[in-house]
Amino acid sequence: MTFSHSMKAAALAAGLLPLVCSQNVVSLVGPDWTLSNDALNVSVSAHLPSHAHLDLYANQVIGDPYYGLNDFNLRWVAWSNWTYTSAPISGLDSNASSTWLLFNGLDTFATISFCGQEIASTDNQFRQWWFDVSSALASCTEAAPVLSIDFGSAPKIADAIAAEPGQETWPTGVQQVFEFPNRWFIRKEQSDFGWDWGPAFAPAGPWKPAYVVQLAQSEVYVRNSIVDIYREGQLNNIPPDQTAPWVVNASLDYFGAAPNDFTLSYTLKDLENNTVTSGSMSNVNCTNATVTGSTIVDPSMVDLWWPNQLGPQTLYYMTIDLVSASNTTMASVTKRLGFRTIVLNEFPISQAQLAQGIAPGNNWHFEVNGHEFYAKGSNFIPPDAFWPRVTEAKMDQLFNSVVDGNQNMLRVWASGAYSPDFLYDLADEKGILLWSEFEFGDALYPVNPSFLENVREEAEYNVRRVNHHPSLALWAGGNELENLELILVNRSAPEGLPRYTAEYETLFLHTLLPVVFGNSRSISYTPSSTSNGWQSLNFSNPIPIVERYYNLTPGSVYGETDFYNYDPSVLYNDSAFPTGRFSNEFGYHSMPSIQSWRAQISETDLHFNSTTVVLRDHHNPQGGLSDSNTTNPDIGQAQMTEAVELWYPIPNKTDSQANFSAWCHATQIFQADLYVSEIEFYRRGSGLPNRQLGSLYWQLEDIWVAPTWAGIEYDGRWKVLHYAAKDIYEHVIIAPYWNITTGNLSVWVTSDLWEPASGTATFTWYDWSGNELDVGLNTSSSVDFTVGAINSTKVLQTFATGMAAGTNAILKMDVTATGSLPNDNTNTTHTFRHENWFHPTALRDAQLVDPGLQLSYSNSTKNFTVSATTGVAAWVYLDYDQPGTVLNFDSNAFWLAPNQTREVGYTVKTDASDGAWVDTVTVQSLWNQTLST
Ligand code: BMA
Repeated sequence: MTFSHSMKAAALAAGLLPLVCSQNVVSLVGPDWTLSNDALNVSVSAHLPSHAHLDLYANQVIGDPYYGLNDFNLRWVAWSNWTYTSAPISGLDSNASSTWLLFNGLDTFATISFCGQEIASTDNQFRQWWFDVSSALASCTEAAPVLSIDFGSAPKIADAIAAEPGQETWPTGVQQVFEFPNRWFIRKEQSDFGWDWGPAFAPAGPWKPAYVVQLAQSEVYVRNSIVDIYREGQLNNIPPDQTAPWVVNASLDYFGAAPNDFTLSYTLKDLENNTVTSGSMSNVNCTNATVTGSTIVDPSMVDLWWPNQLGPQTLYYMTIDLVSASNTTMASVTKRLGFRTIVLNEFPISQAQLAQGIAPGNNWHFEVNGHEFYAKGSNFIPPDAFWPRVTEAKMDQLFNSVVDGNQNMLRVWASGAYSPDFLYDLADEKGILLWSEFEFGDALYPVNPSFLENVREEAEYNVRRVNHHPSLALWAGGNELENLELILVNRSAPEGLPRYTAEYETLFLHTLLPVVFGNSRSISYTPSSTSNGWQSLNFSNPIPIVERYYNLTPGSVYGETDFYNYDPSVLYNDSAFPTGRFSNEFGYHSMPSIQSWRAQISETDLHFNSTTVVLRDHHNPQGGLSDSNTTNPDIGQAQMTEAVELWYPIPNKTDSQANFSAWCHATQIFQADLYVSEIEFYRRGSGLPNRQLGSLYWQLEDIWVAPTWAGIEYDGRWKVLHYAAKDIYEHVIIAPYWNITTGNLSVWVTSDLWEPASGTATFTWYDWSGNELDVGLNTSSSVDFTVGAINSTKVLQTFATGMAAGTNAILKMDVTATGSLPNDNTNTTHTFRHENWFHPTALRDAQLVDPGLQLSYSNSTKNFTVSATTGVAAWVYLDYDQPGTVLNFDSNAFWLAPNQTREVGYTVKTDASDGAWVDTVTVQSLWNQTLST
């Protein structure tokens, strides 16, 4: 049969399984499965890992779940039960002392039978499950037993739990429902029941690898493990002594016979396989489920790991062997890890900080290896509705786009799934900090003992599984709990606030916090994103954190901000943006490109308000957090339309698909424009009293093709936003701040370098034809400046009161600065350049002229050259149209002054065209938007 030993060898080689002498591990990964539903008369070949939708699609029982309106048409799949049945499992050893089934994940409600005998039932997608099936195997009359897994319908079971007598309820409007209700009763990816950016498939299936493990007497199998690396004396959430030795604490979770009389030995190697240090661990302890030990590593022996742009991503391999008294290795685990500290600092603003001009209140920022840094990034959502088809190659491409976009942190949002190990591995290699969250969001949750115990097990497994990754930056309890859910309670049933706050604390402070602090000294915890941070932190209390909630002192600044405003007049209105220490979410939705739409909807649906497009926009009353009080079913489309109409030339092309494409693009320009002005505002705050140290926009990428907040489309194509964010996340930027009412115009240079940088800012006023203007503002055309480390400085201050709408003047701002990169041991001086444009008139009313854009491609340099010849070109955009090909240009969505030329390189992610895509590249600017062709 079936699950071959070569699979086992491959899994071993890939480091997926612990290498142990005589264990018999039979992988159940592969194609030898059947998916069936007797009532529906369906029986098709299937895979493990998988989801029922994927196997039904592969067998053409259903069409592509992502096509057209299949999100709605395939509801019956979610309402049905599905059975996965293995082929007879050969290769089992009848002399084994014990036989186990090990599942790294079952989604979600499964009843497991082995050789016809019911073994167990499961009820949590996020837990690992293992069962002793020795007696079932002993009494099995089949030569090769069969494993079958019955999956119940998650939406049905959630409804049944909700209907149980005495079940918990919440005040009206608190529980955010998207498509299927009652997600908060079950431990399954919350966005599987729908979200404002995604479909609702509620898939079922064995979504992670599974194994049969056979052990001889006195053997053990390590099913999970944790390595925690911290500075001696370190406690969670407290900046540690950076000169202290490293403590390496390791713990192996096993099943099998409890070992006695053993040692734990370790070897630390660099990536070139040189041994750095090795020895036996001390403080060894053994329970019937875990073996623990620790050692000290001299800091001089290892190099630090740093995030992207802040230093090298140095990694090591650590092997931990469980060795018996007779010197046999009973179990061995190898983990790739790094040495760094990462702390979320929420301490009160110190006297020294006050003396620097920082406003009182509390800090809320990250420190890596003892250094403050500016966190630049976005929010990561599930990259697919079906995790089993998320490949490492696709995530590698996505994370390359994160690095190319000058980002160093992603918030792995709280209502998807805990990230697979390969995602953390990629983040470790590329230096992307992953602010990780437990899977709770936009709802309150039950707190009955069995629910809490289920959650505790889920958290233990995942905290221990990923702790060794240097990219792991934080554990947060959930999404929008303190700043939304408790506020909604207060609004709708204020008398219930004490009760629901107590329940919130039961789950997020009394259940999850002890899992983080009990397993790890290296990772900080916060119960909610977003929050005003802690009010006190005291490790002599059983629960060290007391949350601040809304105990705020006027004039003080606390915590994170989360900001959405769907009135498009918010663009350029800096006074609308929140002033906090860190921004973890903000955004506005836009349409994907026509190229992406074509992959998932029919040609006849390619209209801005076609039924299919409107029904795939889930930012509406059924599926929109911010609009739940409205009744307009097309709210999302209307908001995007209003934004374009308010600010830009309105697309009006004769060809209907060209017009659709222009509209899609125009919504992306508004989105990018808004995010840039917010990022400029937040980054400038690094030099203002609020000492703002991070901006993570909503959201990095798409789960499918639909109008959403994403900057990267489902196939990896960059929207205008990702290019614009890349530009505004450069180390040194120049940006305007204008108050249309007072006329106050200032220009600031902001730097996130770790040393001061010096340079020159230049200002040139033009009209749209490209003539230089004297606008009578009496300002210098250039100014020298020094900007401090992670700071901002004003380089121009004037009053442009005469510049009301209709002014034809536009300002080009250039900055050139020299400075050094963080942790650059070569002492090289780098030159940083950035340019930006300010227009006091809405581009809708600007007297645009044809800029005479020219585009050429050089086969030798592999660069495109773009130039403007007859006027100023706004939002110059290179585009390509080659199905199956995904690439990004090095820069895009920029402005050009007349006679300015820009060379643009590119990175090809996937090329299905053998280079022919080059001939499809076009260039346009805002000028083209109004042209009929
Ligand atoms: C916030 C997020 C998500 C949501 C997004 C857009 O509420 O936390 O839940 O998708 O805004 O509405």
